[in-house]
Amino acid sequence: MAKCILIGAPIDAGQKRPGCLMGPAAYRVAGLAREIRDLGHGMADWGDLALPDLREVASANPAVHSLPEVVGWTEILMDRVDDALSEGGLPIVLGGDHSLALGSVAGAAAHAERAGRPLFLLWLDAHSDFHTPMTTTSGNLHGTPVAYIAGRGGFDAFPPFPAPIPADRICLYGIRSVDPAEHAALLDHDIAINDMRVLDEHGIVAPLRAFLDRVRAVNGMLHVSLDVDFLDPSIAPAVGTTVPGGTTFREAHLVMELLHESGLVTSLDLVELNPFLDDRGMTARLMVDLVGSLMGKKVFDRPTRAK
Ligand code: NNH
Ligand code: MN
Ligand code: MN
Ligand code: MN
Repeated sequence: MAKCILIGAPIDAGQKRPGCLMGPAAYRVAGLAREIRDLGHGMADWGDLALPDLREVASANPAVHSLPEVVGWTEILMDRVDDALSEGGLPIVLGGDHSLALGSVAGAAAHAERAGRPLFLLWLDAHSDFHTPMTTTSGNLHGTPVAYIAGRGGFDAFPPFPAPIPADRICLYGIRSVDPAEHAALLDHDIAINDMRVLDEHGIVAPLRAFLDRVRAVNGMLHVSLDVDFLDPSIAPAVGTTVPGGTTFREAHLVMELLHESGLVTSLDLVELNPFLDDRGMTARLMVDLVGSLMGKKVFDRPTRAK
């Protein structure tokens, strides 16, 4: 049984549409803690983090906005996620927009480095989030965490990433919206790109199993970053950047069920939920249900696949 630690990150600064800062409250209202406890896991809620005092940091790209805020969140999240892992917990970061992953994955990387274990990243998202602060045209830093994590340049205002994750330990899953600058950079990196075309052709299971097998083979740690827009907008409307053609209800649950069976997940982000855009809480509820599947909820117990 896991010891789950909820860490609220009410951060809106990584994009321009207000509302994501209500995400942690919506997850609590939708019953996330109860869902986890009812499955028999330990559960602690560390409450919502507060933004520390801001330092002045400059950006060479005038499009970038809210840089001091995003740097502040990165520093505090890095520290708290590292703390949660050091206590033997499974941190679940409640966003907040996806810029929070700059800090959460940095915290996981700092911990993994001290533990002497390789860290892997599963990015469940419609977007590749592979901009640097220099290449983004929207100026929205929620589009940059994968680049920071992979050790790309242009993040001078941020703490140095503790131990950049080699490209071949990063898996993008479900993507269907990639900007030209990201596209060009991705071609230069050995990142597993499972866009929706790949998932349509090979199914949702096989590419994920192949990645999980690689994590298991080296006793890796696995950080999972779940962006609401991984899901099709018809079942998950509460997100500012909907992209049609996302995963279905069952595909998403199956991903979570396979992750549970693998026993490999060591930290998790839930990002981009904008409760202001929701339809009677359906997206918040679906996200809570998906965490339930990730933590072992199932209809019948079946022998897990031979390891
Ligand atoms: N690539 C776009 C940008 O950088 C969109 C990123 N939006 C996201 N990412 N929601 O997951 O602005
Ligand atoms: Mn600390
Ligand atoms: Mn994202
Ligand atoms: Mn996205």
